[in-house]
Amino acid sequence: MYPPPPPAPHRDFISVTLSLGESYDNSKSRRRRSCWRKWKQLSRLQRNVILFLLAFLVLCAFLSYTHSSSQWKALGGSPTEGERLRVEVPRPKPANPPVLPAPQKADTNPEDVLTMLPQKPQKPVWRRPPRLQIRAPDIGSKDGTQGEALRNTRQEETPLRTVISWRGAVIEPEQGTEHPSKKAAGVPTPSLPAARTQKEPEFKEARTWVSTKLNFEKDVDVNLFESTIRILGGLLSTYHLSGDSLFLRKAEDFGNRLMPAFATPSKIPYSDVNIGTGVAHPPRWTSDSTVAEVTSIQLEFRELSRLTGNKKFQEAVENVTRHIHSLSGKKDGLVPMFINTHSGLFTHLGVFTLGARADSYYEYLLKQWIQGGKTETQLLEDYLVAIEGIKAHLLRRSEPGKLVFVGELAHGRFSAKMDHLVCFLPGTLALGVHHGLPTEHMELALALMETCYQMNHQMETGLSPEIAHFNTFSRPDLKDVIVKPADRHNLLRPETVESLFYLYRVTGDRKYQDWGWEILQSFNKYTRVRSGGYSSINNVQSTQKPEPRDKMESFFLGETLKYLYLLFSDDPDLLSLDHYVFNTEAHPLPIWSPV
Ligand code: DMJ
Repeated sequence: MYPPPPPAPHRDFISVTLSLGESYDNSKSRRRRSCWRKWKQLSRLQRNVILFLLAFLVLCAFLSYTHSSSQWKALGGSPTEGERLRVEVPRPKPANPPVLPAPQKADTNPEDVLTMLPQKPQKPVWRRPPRLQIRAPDIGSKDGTQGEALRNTRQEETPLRTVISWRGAVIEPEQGTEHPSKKAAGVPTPSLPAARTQKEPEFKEARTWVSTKLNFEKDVDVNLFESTIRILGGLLSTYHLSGDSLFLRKAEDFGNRLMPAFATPSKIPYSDVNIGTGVAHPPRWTSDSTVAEVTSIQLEFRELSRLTGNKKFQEAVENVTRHIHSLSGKKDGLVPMFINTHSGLFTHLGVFTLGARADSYYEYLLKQWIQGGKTETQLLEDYLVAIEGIKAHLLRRSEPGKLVFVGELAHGRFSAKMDHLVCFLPGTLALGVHHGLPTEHMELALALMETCYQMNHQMETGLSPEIAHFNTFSRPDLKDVIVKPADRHNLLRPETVESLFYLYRVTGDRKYQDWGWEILQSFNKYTRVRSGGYSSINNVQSTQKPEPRDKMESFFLGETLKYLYLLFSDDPDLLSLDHYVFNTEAHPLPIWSPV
């Protein structure tokens, strides 16, 4: 609708009365004649001045009319075409705009889910698991202890750069904390000030213990990988979440004590090192190290270099990465399980698994690429090639349920055996998709997630065995998942719930929360110890005699319960995947900003 036309110009003239002493005649015709006569009697100048004043008054009247008319329309009238654009384009945002796709039904076609990516979950409507809305502490605490941490949040803003495009996936470097190669201007400090964390009584108690009791000056052998992912990773993560430099000092001390492990002829580290004497050595029976072990310490050592400014940690582990990148003996990106510390060559060639001894090699390719701000393309390429290798050589479907599983290859022979450890893979694939990798990866992630859930669900206790075998024959007497007596224990491992966490974060599909809730119920029912804690069990197929082992691995608290907690939270900013990358023991480390 357009504004009404302006009023027609006023055609009346101003009457200037000049009394000539005539008798009064107030008739209309006389008045008209008299006005016209008087107008004629005026000089040209007088007439022009009067006309100018009239025109000016008409213009003022017109402008004032159009202004009040548009104000009225803004209040209630219909907008003009131009006004519609101005009013409607920046629509007012709802207080909590939904950023996640609508929840999917359990039987949703995975390909439909793919079309929704990369959206994030909506607020919950209904679900059984508890709703957690606890956020990581806010930046900007007034607590004086946070000054150091706050400084770190005010780093120079680097413009984002697109660094790689792979199969149409445009991959942007993440904004994060400082890249190690920018290091020089002092030690970076935590990205997440955490005054609240520091005030928690549990934190205070733990801090006191670390400060007074955690002493690494001990004549004791530790496994390089296990202690890196647990102790070094845990200290670095705590430093970031608390802003307390005690944890960084401890991390640096511990990192220094691990360094002798790299003093080998090949620079491929030994499996063990004595943190008191500094003597490193391989296991007694071999000079080999495990491939997953030497390739899954990089996130932690790189971060230690970034924080301390001492490049030796990063150089040591990146030597290993480069060496393995160019080593022969791989099969389409798949790596053998062992590497010799003297020769630097793979050993036990021809055996390929995504399970024990190789698993986290694949996980850390992706996670280092993410940690480094998506700039280290060699890591990405190795990861992408490996996923293609998995698809080409290790994937099969079971019968009768057609579950997609990842088997093993030994000298060309396929084995339908899948460790529960392999269940990290759906989560890792989903994490990659979240960071821009091909959506085909998500199809595989969804299918494998279903399989891992079934590995739990089909057991009498609802808990997965350590190793599952899959039936690939069409025989009515056989189920999809077969468990051998030696493999039917459960060590409270995290991999299934770890992947459920990633799948939920990336798809927003509540069935993943429900599956996690089901598994938590099973842990409570069959592994919980009345007097406190949880225990590994010997038999996931017996509800009557699961046989607790009286042993709770530290990863149950460090990973399994943490991932369940995160799975049940509907806050995607709680340890956001855009700002943190979890090490293989579930300790969050910051993503660096691009160089
Ligand atoms: C954890 O210690 C790590 O995730 C490691 O990479 C292998 N798996 C165990 C827990 O199962």
